[in-house]
Amino acid sequence: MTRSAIDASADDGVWIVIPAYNEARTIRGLAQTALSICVRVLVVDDGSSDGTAAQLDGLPVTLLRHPVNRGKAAGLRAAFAHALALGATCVVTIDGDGQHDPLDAGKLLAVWRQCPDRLVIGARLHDRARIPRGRYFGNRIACFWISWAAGHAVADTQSGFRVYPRAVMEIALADCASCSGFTFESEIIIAAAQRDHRTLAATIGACYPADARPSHYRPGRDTIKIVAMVALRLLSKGLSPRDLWRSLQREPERMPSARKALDSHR
Ligand SMILES: Nc1nc2c(ncn2[C@@H]2O[C@H](COP(=O)(O)OP(=O)(O)OP(=O)(O)O)[C@@H](O)[C@H]2O)c(=O)[nH]1
Ligand SMILES: [Mg+2]
Repeated sequence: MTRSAIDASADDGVWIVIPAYNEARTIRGLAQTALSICVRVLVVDDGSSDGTAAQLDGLPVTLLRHPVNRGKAAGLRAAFAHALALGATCVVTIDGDGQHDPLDAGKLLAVWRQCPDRLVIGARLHDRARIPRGRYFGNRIACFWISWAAGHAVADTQSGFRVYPRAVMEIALADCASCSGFTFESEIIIAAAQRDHRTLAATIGACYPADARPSHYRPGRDTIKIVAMVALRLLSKGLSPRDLWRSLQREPERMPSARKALDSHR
């Protein structure tokens, strides 16, 4: 894929954002691939102690550094504020651990270009054979609850590979200002849907390499925080059986012509 596949014009305001906490092993290769398809690449080094920032020496990326670790939510909020201030039309977020292929950004952006108000999520759960069992079921359970709270079926609520349109970033900064860590990516789905920015899925492959570093996601603590956030959101709207019905009634929305749209960019 060439740069033109994702960044048809250097003025289209697309940014790639990579939140990174101790990703020295993967960040340079990832940033180089991201730069090959997009002129604006921003890395948030969130108090890493493994030399993550030094790995980016000499690369034309924007680097935001937090002196101490503040969590993924704070990293993404800082990146959104920076990109918005510089006129971003949307931000593509890609995890820094190598589980996402930056070249798939073209696929997500093709969907976003057709529906620029939607939060586009790179959905992996169709790829069940490549997802560890515990993760798969954890993700499915998260999908049930978060879809209910969001009032529509969401294909993959825990995927960090997304396109955030400008309006959704503004909602994230205004309505998810206090949420922390991994809760942010669940809460923004709900907050955005409440303001008519529903999710749309773009299918991507799942990648869980055997030699991956240990996850920063703490299954006990982080899951409890997400459950508490969803429970509060549901209780605040009286559980909303209508939203439960809506979330169960239909399959998650996908953009069937994404492939066609991407091909037309080539
Ligand atoms: N800014 C920031 N980023 C973080 C933090 N913790 C994790 N990340 C980044 O968030 C992304 C996802 O973190 P992972 O630990 O891979 O969590 P995950 O992908 O949800 O879970 P796995 O499927 O186990 O990999 C990676 O790019 C991390 O570097 C943090 O404290 N601050
Ligand atoms: Mg990961």
